Amino acid sequence: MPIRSIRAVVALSLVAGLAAGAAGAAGTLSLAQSPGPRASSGGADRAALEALLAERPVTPTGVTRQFDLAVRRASWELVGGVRTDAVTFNGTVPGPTIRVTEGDTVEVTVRNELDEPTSVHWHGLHVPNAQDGVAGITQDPILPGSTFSYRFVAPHAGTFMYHAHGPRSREQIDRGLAAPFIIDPPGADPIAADREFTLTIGNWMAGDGMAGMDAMSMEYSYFTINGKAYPDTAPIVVDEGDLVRLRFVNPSQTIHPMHLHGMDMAVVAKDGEPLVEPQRLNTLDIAQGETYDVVFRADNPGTWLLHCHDLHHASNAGVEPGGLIVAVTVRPKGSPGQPPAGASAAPGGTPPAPSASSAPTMGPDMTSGPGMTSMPGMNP
Ligand SMILES: [Cu+2]
Repeated sequence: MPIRSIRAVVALSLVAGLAAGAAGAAGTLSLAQSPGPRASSGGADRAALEALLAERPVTPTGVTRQFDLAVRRASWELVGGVRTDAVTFNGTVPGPTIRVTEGDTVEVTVRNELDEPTSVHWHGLHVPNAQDGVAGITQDPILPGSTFSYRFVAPHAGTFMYHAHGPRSREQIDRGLAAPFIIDPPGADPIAADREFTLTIGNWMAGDGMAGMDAMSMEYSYFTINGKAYPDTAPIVVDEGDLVRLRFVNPSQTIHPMHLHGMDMAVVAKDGEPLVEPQRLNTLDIAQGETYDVVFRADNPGTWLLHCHDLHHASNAGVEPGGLIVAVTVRPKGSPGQPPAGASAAPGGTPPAPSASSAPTMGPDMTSGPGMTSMPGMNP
């Protein structure tokens, strides 16, 4: 499919049918004819669009999940020896992953420990208007020293995020005030990946002479995945044969074409929404505010790179290599810790794959039990 970005498919699947004389677009983007996950057929007449956009019924689980977030400043080490002033949820960058099941009631109490206002937006979630977290529009700003409690039902499974949306949101997000929000499906996850990692991207103005600079007035100098720049990014280590799911979350203010060496990826969801036709590719543009779920088959042993192909973003203060680079190690069959070859084919001999909710996730996580539970790093 001659596209660089799945975004184009999603956008044009609507546009192609809506715009009269859009034969050119439709002709060059064959996948633009793909129906949405709830549409019964291709095309974009009114009925198909309404089916595409219809809200799926969500069955309440009866479970209430409570989380406490403190918004506060912290010193954060981006890469060995380089520290910067961060604005954090609970002292970490990114903030803790909130992970619930579709239909759970979510209660989040946010305490503002900054000396400036803030608010928290649940990016991509269909919540009641008063819970959308836009200071000055849907609520009053959360003032310094005060708290605000959000409450909503987790509306649809997928990979989402939460981030600041107050009058200082641009700087607050650039300094780390964002985090993944993952909603698992009520039943078994159809992707059934063997391993799973969440990668949240950040851009930073940091280093000599950068303090206090307007983030939009010059280029960013450091780039992080889960709060760390290469070589301090946590490596991804999997076993040959694993189906590996990556959840990309981009609250940063720039586009990142993420490129995997040695193996192709299949894009299975954008902004939490499953794609009817997963797209196989090796480079995926991830724009501001987007999330993508991809899987790859770890069928090529060795240590490979997953990195941003805007190579300025693969440097630390201009020095390569750095920034958005993650080492991906595929351990060959038969290596220590691997079952002997053939064992996986024995009936009953294969340990069950971890469910999505129990699979390792990079970065701090709040996935189990009420309140905050830090999940240890990846690859236990
Ligand atoms: Cu980039």
